[in-house]
Amino acid sequence: YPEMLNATVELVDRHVSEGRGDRPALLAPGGVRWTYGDLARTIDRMANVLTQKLGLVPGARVLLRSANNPTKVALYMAIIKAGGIVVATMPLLRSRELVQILDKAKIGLVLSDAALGEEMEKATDLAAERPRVVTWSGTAGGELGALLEGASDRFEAAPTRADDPCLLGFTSGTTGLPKATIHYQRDLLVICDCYAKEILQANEDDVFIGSPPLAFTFGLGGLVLFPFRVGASAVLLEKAGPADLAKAIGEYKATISFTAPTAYRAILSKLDEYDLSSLRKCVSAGETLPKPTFDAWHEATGIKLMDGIGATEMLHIFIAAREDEIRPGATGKPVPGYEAKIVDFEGNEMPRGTSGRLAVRGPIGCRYLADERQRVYVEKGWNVTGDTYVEDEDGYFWFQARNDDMIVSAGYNIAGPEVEAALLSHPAVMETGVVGAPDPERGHVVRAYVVLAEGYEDTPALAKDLQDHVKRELAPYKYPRQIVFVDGLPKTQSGKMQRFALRRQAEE
Ligand code: 3SK
Repeated sequence: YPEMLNATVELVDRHVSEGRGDRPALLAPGGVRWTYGDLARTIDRMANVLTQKLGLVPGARVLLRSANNPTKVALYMAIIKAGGIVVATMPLLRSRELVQILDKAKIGLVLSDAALGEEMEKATDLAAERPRVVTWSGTAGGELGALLEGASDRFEAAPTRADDPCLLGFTSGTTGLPKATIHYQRDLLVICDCYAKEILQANEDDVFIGSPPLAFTFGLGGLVLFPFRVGASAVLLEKAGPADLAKAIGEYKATISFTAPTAYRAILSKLDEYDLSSLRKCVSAGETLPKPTFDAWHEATGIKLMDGIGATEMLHIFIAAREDEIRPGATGKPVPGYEAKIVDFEGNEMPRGTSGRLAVRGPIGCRYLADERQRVYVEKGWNVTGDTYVEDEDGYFWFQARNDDMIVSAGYNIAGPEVEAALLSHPAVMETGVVGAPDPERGHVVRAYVVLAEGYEDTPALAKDLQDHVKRELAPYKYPRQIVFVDGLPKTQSGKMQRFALRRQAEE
C-alpha cells in the first residue's frame, strides 16, 4: 500500500470517483437504501461535524455505540476519514464494562444511539475523565441530527499514513478481562485483500448479510469492509437472531451470510419456514464449526459452510479454505499472506500430525494497547492464539480445542469440542458445552451441558442414549460421564461460548 492511505477514501469514495455512486451500499429495515453516493455525502457531513463542532483531531479516540445500522457505519467511516480512532463497543455492554473501556482508551468523545444512552450516562459518571456524549436516533435524528443541519457534504480526508491507528478493537476473549487491540488504516484493506479476495471471492452484485455486531471484527469485515472493497451492498439488521436473519435473507435476496455455527443450526431446525434460495456463500466463524453442522447445512442447502478461525488481535480470519478446497471438519489452510505452524511449549515447531499450540504470522499481528499480555500472545514474532491444532500431511489445520479446553481424565487428553461435535450429531442436541468436572478417581471427568432441541425431554433415558451415541462416534473413553440438561449456555457478547463459566460451574 502507498505510504499515505485513508481507508474511507479507498472503501467508499473510490466508488463515487470511479462512477459507481449510484450502486447500493447499505440496506436496512424500513426501506432504508443508501447508495455509495449517499453514503459518501453522509460521511463527509459527519466528518465536518466531528472536526468543526466536536473538536475531533487526528489520533483522537471516539467511542461508538449502537446496534448495526447505516448511521453507525457512516460515523465509523467518518471518524476514520477525519484521522480519528474508532472504539466500537458491543451494544449490550453495561456501565461497569463501558467504564473500563472509557478509561483504558482515554475517550474524550462518545457517539451513542439514544436507545443505549442510559448505560452510557451511568458509565460517564464513573469514568476517570468525563467524555462528551452526543446521541442520535434513527438515521441520525436527535442531537447529532441537529449538529448535521447545514453541514457541508464535502470533506477533505485527513492526510493519514497507512500505519496510523484507526481502530481499537476491544476483546474480552473468553476470560472476561478486556484488552484493546490497535489496528492501522492499512489493516482494514489487508483483510479484504487477503481473506475476502482470495478465499471469499465476492463481487459487486453480492448482498452481504449477517448477525455479528460491528464491534466484533468478524462483523466489521463481513458487513462493512468486504462488501465495500468490491462495491457490493450490505444489509444491516439491528435485531439479528437466527429467525430474523433467516427471514431477512429471503427479503433482501442476500447472497453471502456471516454468522456463527449456532445460528446456522438454529436456522436448520426451521428451514421450511424460510427462503434461502438466494444464498451462494455462507461463512461460519466465532466458534469452531462442528462437522455435523457442516454436513447438515450442506445436505439441506447444497452450500458448503466456509469455516474460518480469526481473532480480534489479527483483525479477521487467518485460516480458512476456498469453497472448492474445503475439507469437512478441518478449518482450512493459512489464508494467502499468512503462515501457520504448530509449536510445543518451548516454541519448537512440531511434526505434522502432532497436536500443539497454533502460531501464526502475517501482515497483521497482535498489538495490545498498554497490556502486559502482549508478551504472552506474541512469541518470537509469532502470534500464539491460544488454540490447540493439528496440521495434517496436506497442510490442513484441524482444531482440537482452546488450549485451556483440554480435559485430562484418568491420563487421557480429551478435547471438549470433539465431544461437543459428537453430541451435536444427535438430533436431540441443540447446543452443548463440554468441560472437565473434578473427580476423586479420574482427576476430571467429561461433563456435557446440553440444551435440547424442541420436542425432546430431559430424561435419564435420553442422557444414557446421548452417552451411548458418543461412545459409538468416538473412542469410548471420551464419552461424557456426566450430562447436565440446561436451558441455555453462557456466551460472550460476540456469541462465543464461555467454557470458563461452565468450568467454574463444574468446579462447584
Ligand atoms: O474471534 C473470532 O472468532 C473472529 C473470527 C473471525 C473474524 C474475526 C474474529 C475476531
